[in-house]
This record gives sequence, C-alpha cells and structure tokens, in this order.
Amino acid sequence: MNIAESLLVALKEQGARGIFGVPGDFALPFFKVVEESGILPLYTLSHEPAVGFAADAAARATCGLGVAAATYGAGALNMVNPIAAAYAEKSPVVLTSGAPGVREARSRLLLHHQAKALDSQFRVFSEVTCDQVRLDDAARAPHDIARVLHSARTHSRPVYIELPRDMVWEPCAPVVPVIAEEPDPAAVAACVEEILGRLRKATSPVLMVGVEVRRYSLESRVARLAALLGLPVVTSFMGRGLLANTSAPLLGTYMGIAGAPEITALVEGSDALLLLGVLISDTNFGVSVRQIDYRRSIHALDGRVTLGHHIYPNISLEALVEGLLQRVKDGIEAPGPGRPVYPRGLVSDGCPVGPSDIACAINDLMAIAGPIPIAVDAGDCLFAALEIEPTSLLAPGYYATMGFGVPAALGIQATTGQRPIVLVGDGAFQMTGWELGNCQRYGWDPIVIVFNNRSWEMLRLFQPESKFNDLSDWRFAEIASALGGDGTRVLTREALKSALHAAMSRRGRFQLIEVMIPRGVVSKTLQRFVAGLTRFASGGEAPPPVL
Ligand code: S1T
Ligand code: MG
Repeated sequence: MNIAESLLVALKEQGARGIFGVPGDFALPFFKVVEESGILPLYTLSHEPAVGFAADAAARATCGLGVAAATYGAGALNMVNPIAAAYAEKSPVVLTSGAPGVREARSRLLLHHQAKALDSQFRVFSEVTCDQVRLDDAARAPHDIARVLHSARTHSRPVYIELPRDMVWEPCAPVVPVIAEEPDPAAVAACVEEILGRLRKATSPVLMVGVEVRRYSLESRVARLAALLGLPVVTSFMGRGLLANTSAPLLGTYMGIAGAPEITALVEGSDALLLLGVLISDTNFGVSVRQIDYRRSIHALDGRVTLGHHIYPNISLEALVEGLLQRVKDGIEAPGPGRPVYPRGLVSDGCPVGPSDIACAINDLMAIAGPIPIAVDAGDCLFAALEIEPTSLLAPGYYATMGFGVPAALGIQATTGQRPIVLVGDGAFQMTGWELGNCQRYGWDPIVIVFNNRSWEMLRLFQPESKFNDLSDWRFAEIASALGGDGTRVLTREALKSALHAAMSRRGRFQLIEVMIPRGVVSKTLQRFVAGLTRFASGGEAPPPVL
C-alpha cells in the first residue's frame, strides 16, 4: 500500500464511512487514490465550509470519524470555521489537506496558495485541533497516522493531517491502531462509590446528559443507568436529541430562563446534579434563573470526574458509566415532574406561519412517519427545534455557526442513508443552501424547511434599532428546480401542512419548503433565551464558577 491507501484503510477501520472534499492541484494525487482505490466513498461538494460541516455531521450521526479533504491554503483555510465548530462541540473530524511536495517546499520559491510561511496552515490548525501531523516520512507514517486517529477518538475532537503531494505514492506499512490505556480500576471503584454515596444522601438528585454521551456511543448504556438509578433525566441544550427513543425517564432539555420552568427549577434546585459529558458553556448554563451550585454537582467530562474540589483525573466517561452500571443494584428513586407535552395538531387554516407552527407540523408528521433525523442551523430554527419531540437532532448548539444545516443533512444522508429534515433560516441558507445542487449527483433528497423572515431576526432581538438586519426576499422556492429539486413557497398553516405531506411522498429529489414568516414573529424559546443571554452578558447574574 502507499501512504494514502494506508491512511484510507485506517480511517475506515476507525469508523469513517465516507470522505467529503473539494480537490486542488496539491491534493490531486490523494483524491486520485481515494477515487480509484474505492476504500471509502468520495463526496465532492462546492465550497470547503460545507465540506467541513458535512464531515462533522457524519461523525455525529455515525459516532465514528468524519473525514474532510481539501487542497493546501485556498481550500483548507476555508475550513477553519467548521473545524473550530467541531473542536468546540467535541466532534472527531479528520481534516486531510494536500500540500506542496517535500522537494518543491525546499525550492525557496513562494508557492501558490501559500500564506505567510509554508507551515502557517499547520500552525493555524493547531489552534482548532487536538493533534496534527505532516506525513513527510514514509517510515514514520503508520505510527503518525495511528497516533492522530487515536487522539481524535479519545478526545472526540478534530485532528489535522498534512500530506505533501509527492508523499502520496510512497510505500507505507499498514497502520496499527493505538490500544487505549485502561483506567485504574481502583480509581474507578472509588469514584463510583463517592458518586453513589452523594446521590443516596441527596434529597433531589438529577441526571443531565451532554454531547459526550453520544460521541462515545454511550446512549443505550446511559439510558439503562438512568432507569436503574431512577433519577429524573434532562439533556443540556447541546445534548438535545440525546436518549430519544430509549427507555430513559427523559424529561426534556434544561434551558434555564428560556426553558420549561419545572425543568429549570428541578436542575437549579438539585443538591446532587450528575453531569455526564456536559460542556459548561454559556448556551448550556449562561441563561440560568438561579446560579447552579457546582460544588454540589458531579461533573464527568474530558476524561476526568470532578466532585466539588475532588478530582479523578484519568477516568473516561465510558469507564465511569460501566463502573456505575456494575455497582447499581437497587435504584435511588428520586421524584421528578411529568414528561413535557410537545405541540401537536397544527390548525390547518389561512393564518400566517410562526416558528412554533413548524415544530408542531413536524411533530404531527413524526406521529405518522416515526422519528426523522433533523439537521438544524443557527438562528430561530434552533430554538423552534426545542419544541419538536425528541428525535436524532444535529445542531451547532454551542459554537452556533450559521451554515451548518444543509451540509449537515448531506453528511447524514451520505453516511447513514436516512432521509433528514433540515431547519434553516434565510440568512444561513444564503451561506450554504447552494450545496443542495450536489444532491442530484448522489441521489440525496433531504426535506429542507427555510424559515424565510427576510431577516437576521435573532440579531434584531439583540439590537432592534439596526436596519442592517433586514434582508431582501431571495425567493428560494423558485431556485430549487434549477438545483435539481422541487420548491414550494408557503404563506399559511394550511399550505405548510400539505407541503410537508407532499414532500414526504416525493423521493429522489430534494424538497425545499420556503416558509414565509412575518418579521418580528419568533419562537417563545428564542425570546426568553435572548433575554437570558442579554442579562448574563450584562453581568445581571454572577457568572458560574470555573470548575
Ligand atoms: N456568521 C456566522 C457564520 N454565524 C453566526 N452565528 C453569525 C454570523 C452571527 C449570527 C447569529 S444569528 C444571525 C447571525 C448573522 C442571524 C441568522 O439569520 P437567519 O439564518 O435568517 O435566522 P433568523 O432569521 O431565524 O435569526 C448568532 C447570534 O451568532
Ligand atoms: Mg432569517
């Protein structure tokens, strides 16, 4: 095998199901091997940001590695934002970038696509990845590849691989995966004892689950643990969609001032909050009504467990969950409020559509069709998604970059074969909506719901006096057929209902439903969220202590 083939085989063995990319001359040899070896399917898109988002979604949807490939400089540097998003949201994306050959790099010429220095790109990506390597030594390559892929899986964060174009064909030994170090069983046992001790002594213990539970494929085990412990379970904002379709006593999502008051009171009033794989971010906790007392919480994240001032440094979330499952024989049985009721039964009338109506319509659809995977962009669509019944949901819930939605749906359908629904604002659609033009080449047929309020509406909530938030009407439905899909413009709730049903019945072409939403009409959740975040940003409430 050559270096490229060894890399591709290793990626496949570690759970990659495809490569998303845009080639360029410095990456042509690598793309040639990808295409001709057939080791992994290649999906080329139109712009690198979309490549990054699609690879990120593939990693999240498959709990495996997501792979993005680009050319040097002009290509790869376009992917800094999606890779930063993947870093922030703990998604194991492998970015493979072509690069000038080892020999041409020594030519001392300024090379095309080069920024400041030849290694500027390598340094840029070291800021948004957890490990990086340049494959400029064929003998060392198997070890280097094994190391960075292990880092991606262990930390569940992106890594960067630079492949000089004249190294692609170099003979290379197969990659031997790094065997993960087992945590110290005595430390795990002590940690488990301390946690159970705290939960038993507590009057209102609560379990909150976050993104790491999915990233490390622990959902079914955590669902079993939750049922065994008998604790009320909530997800963090970023963890929305977790434990959907499991037996866990899932109550909903904690959103502080923006969320269901009974869940907010439960979480903020808990004297033993068990946080499994939850990121302590402003989107997850910045909008709390009452400050959460972290000294009384148990926090498992990034391979360590913190109980107040007590830290267990090397305990992976998997080892902790396994340890708890082995120990928990009899439940703790803590009381909790009833399960939330999600809006259903959209009124089919001539009234204009609001964001919450779209959530209701999707609940009605899933009541018939069953759970549907959903990709959501930043904007009010993200908050409307919280009114949708728990289902597999991918969203930039913390890094909150726009442009994620449509490419994420392509990533989901390419690597899982499932047909997703996309929720995206008009502003975000203007950024990456065009990637829908690639569906016809791969037979993808997502259902895309554009919240067209001709506005950067979320920003208007923060700063209503600014006129620059007004966007013009791009009439997206009319563009759909040119991109190989079908488009419908919806003005009323009745029309929304029939458009969704028509879209569900049409397969093989993407279906774009452009929902016209009057400016100023936003979801209740967004209104409360912006109020909470504005108060937090203005120091209305003391920021949470650093754990
Ligand atoms: N650029 C990128 C790539 N991501 C962002 N999140 C922003 C800018 C800032 C930003 C928001 S919300 C928002 C912007 C521009 C407006 C979104 O407009 P649209 O997609 O139409 O959704 P809606 O009209 O529902 O708001 C966040 C605060 O950072
Ligand atoms: Mg908008």
